Amino acid sequence: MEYFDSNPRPKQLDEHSEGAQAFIDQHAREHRRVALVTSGGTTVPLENQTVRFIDNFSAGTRGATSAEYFLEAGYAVIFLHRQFSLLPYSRHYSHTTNCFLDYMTHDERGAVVIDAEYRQQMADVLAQYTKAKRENTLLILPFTSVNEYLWYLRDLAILMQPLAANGLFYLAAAVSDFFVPADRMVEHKIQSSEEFNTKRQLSNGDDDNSNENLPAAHMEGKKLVIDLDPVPKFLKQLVDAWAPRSMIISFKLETDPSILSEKCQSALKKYAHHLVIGNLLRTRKHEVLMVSARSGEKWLRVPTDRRTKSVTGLTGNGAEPVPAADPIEIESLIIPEIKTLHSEVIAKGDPR
Ligand code: 9Z3
Repeated sequence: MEYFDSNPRPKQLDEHSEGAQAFIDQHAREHRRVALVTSGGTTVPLENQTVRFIDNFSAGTRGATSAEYFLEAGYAVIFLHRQFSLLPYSRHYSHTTNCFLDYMTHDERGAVVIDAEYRQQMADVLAQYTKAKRENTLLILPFTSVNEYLWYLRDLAILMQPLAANGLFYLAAAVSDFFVPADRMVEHKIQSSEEFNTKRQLSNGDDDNSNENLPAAHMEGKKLVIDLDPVPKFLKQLVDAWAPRSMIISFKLETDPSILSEKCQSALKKYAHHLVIGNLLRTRKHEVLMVSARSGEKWLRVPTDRRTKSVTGLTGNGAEPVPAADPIEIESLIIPEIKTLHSEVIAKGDPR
């Protein structure tokens, strides 16, 4: 894929790939299924020395929650996430409206203890977290930009090839469709004042500013003009070249309910992978549409009285808060469905 010849390899990728290799080897030896879960939004930097970037709403709730249910289902998980987005287990405490200190109190002797209200729930989460650490079943890797995301995805997919059908890709990250290619990226902070915005040195050192190599983001008079390229169709590459023997699940996010099913069907047809999970921005926390060649379309829904309270979204765009005494997370319905489908794929051969 030409993309990787002209966009820079992330600095920490070699070191992280080494860790991933050891993790994958361990679980291959132990015949454990390994899920690569991607999570959170990707940024699109406008400058090489990045001051400004384009981002999206994703807080990484789907990915972090799903990772926990994959672990519970016996999978080892590589959690490729947007740095500082939600993480499995710590998500219960990190991005809530409470400050983490609100979970604690002093006992009668003045020692810091967990408040009685949270003690049982925290003990349960701690037990799962400790198990994952003891068994080394959770590997956490960060990305920030869409470029880093694509490089990590490719390298990890290639490392996972020996797992064959025991490897699974669960692509919940909200990946930007547009980006600034390295050869059209300016090196320095874009100057808003006309007095300073004449010099536009590209990150490759080129600064002749002729029309054909105009920086993707630049000032025209007082206006900032941003002209983005499409992100290459990496899912096609993943399915056909990087992970041809693994199970691949992609997500499709829409805001218009009337096109969700059609868009999922079209993705399934275009990429010929195993499963597309469709979701709508407003209802994504309590309903999803599962679309596969094998089983057709199926909605999974959390009953109204069991919906979770709205979990933090960066823009507050989540479902309306619906208090539930004993809430069900939709991922607790999604992952068992996937596990069953994955078992069929492993047992009966690839149904693509
Ligand atoms: C999703 O649809 C995820 O479910 C959400 C989760 C991003 C909505 P949150 O992080 O949200 O829990 O707040 N991911 C979208 C995946 C995506 O970008 N798909 C692309 C596409 O369909 C590439 S596979 O083209």
